[in-house]
Order: sequence, then structure tokens, then C-alpha cells
Amino acid sequence: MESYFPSESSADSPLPTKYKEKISTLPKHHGWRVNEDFYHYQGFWCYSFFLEGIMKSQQHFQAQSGDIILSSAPKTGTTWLKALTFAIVTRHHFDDSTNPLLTTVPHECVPFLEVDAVEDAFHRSPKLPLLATHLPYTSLPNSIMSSHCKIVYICREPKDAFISLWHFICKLAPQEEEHVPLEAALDMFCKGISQYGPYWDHILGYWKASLECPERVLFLKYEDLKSDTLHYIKTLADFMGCPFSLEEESEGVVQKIMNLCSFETLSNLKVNKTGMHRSSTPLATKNDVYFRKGNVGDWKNHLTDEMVQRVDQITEQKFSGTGLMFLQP
Ligand code: PAP
Repeated sequence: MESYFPSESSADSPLPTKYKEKISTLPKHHGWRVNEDFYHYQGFWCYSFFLEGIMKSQQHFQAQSGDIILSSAPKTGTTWLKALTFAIVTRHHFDDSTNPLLTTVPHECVPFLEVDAVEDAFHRSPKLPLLATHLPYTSLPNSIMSSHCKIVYICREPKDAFISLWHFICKLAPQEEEHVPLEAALDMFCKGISQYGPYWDHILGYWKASLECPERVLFLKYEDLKSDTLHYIKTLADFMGCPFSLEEESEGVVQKIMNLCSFETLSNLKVNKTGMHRSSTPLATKNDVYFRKGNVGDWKNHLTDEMVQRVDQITEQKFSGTGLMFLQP
């Protein structure tokens, strides 16, 4: 049987200098880590490594009409969405003991557009239509827009997304590296300076697209997925064109997918406790950093009243009149 997995990207293959040259002309700002600057490109901020892949994907990526793009700003539920959609789409091919999610971090089950899909050796399995990206809606490669493939977007309450991102950045840094203080990171986040930020604009781009084209763009919130996971697993399956049959529902297939992809199950698997993602590349990351707490409302343990007010004010301002809101836990 052909593999479901993309060939692992080497992530350090030489990219044409034209991208490097273009990036060097972009406005920049210091990032959330020592010696890593953000560059401002098409209205969002991004590290240069990802920008090279983004530019290449915008020029060369060819979407197919059956593709399903999983889109998200960082730390908003990407790992969970990848696991759920992978489990749904491949459910007829694996049984409870052979599911690849038991032995592979979800990030390796679904290729990443701006890192994997730009590799010359990239090979899509025709059996797996999923592809993930953190790109804002308006920066998606033209072929994604023109092929009319489906897009699933997940977002998260801004304060929780920020706290998750801050922890992630701190964990990624080597021990000897000074961590960005929470106050400084929050200040940049509020000014829109975060990976793929401004965070609120990222959400609004997909929100508007989902209102204009609901059959093409499914808009999900991490908090909703948490509070009614079974319902949203069925919504995802319907949207992706592989609804559960009545027989599957009565056999508990939806429940099994929910259990397999839960934070508790995934975070306790050996592969996710001890494994490493992209181990032989500059993007090497321990799998356990993708699983921290998985809760709604953890911001309460980290932010002062003043910080909360500042973020909430921006959220209110940005989303005013759009119909979009996040219920406070
Ligand atoms: P990424 O952008 O690096 O891929 P992403 O998966 O979007 O990260 O976000 C990670 C968050 O999702 C973490 O949240 P926390 O920091 O607030 O804890 C992580 O714990 C949470 N997460 C990962 N897997 C799951 C899951 N199966 N269910 C619920 N939350 C999860």
C-alpha cells in the first residue's frame, strides 16, 4: 500500500537566492527570539525561513480540486485538527491498533504547505487530500483559490492563543538563550507583530471568506471543538465529503475518533512524549512541545487585569460589526 506520509522534508535544501534577496528588502522587526527577525510581507509578519517557503509555494504550488487545506494561525489547535481530519479521512484504512496517529506525531501525518510542499522531492499521496498551512487567507497560493478546494480554518480565543504561543517560543529556545519576557511578547502581539500576525487579521480573513463561501470554507473555534467535540467531528466529516454512515455512528466510530485524538490520548503516547519532529533539520522540535495543557482559559493563570483589558479591547475593536466573538470561559 502506498504510504500516507509525505517524504520528510530536509528543510535545509538551498532555495533560490531570488527569495533571499526579496526578503532582504522587506521591513523587519526583532522577533520573539534572540537573533530571529520578523519580516513584513503581504501584510503579515514572518520569519525568513518560512517566508522563503511561502514565496516558493505562491509561485509553484499546484493545488488539486480535491485538496483539503487545514489552515490556522500558530497555536490555535492545528495539531488537534490535523489528528481529527487524518483520523476521519483514513478511517476505512486502519483499525484501532494500526492507526498511524498511535506512532506518529500528527504534524507528520499531514504535510505543511510552506515547508514540505515546496521541496522538490515532495510527493503527495493521492489517498490523503490534507495539506496544512499557517498562511493568511489573502496570501494563499493562487492555485488554492482557483482550484476551489475546501479549506478548514481553526482559530482560538486571542489570550489563550497568545499564552500558548509564548510558552511554545520559550520552550523552543535553547536553555542558555534568554526568553522573551511575557510583557514584551504581549506588547508585540498586540501590535500585530507575531508569527503570521496580526493575529486578529488572520482570523478575520478566513471569517469573511467563510461567510462569503460557507460551502468552501469551514470556520471552527478551538473552544467550540472542546465543548462539543462529537458534533464538530461529524461537521468536519460532512464538510470534507466523507460523512459517517448511520451504521458507523451506531458502532461508535465518531466516539473512537474523538478518544484517539483527545489531548489525553495523544499527549500520553510514547511518540509524543519522547519523539522528535523534523529531527534532522534546522526545524527539529520535540513532539511534547505541541502538547502543553490543552485547556480553555489558561490565560487566567498568566495575564494581569491590565493585560486582559488590552487584548480584549483590541478583540472588541477588530471584530466589531463582523458577527464574530469568543465567549469568555
Ligand atoms: P502549532 O501551531 O505549533 O501546530 P497548535 O497545535 O496549533 O500548535 O497549538 C498547540 C495548542 O493545542 C497547545 O495549547 P496549550 O499551549 O494551551 O496547551 C496544545 O496543548 C493544544 N493541543 C494539542 N493537541 C491537542 C488536542 N488533541 N486536543 C486539544 N488541544 C490540543
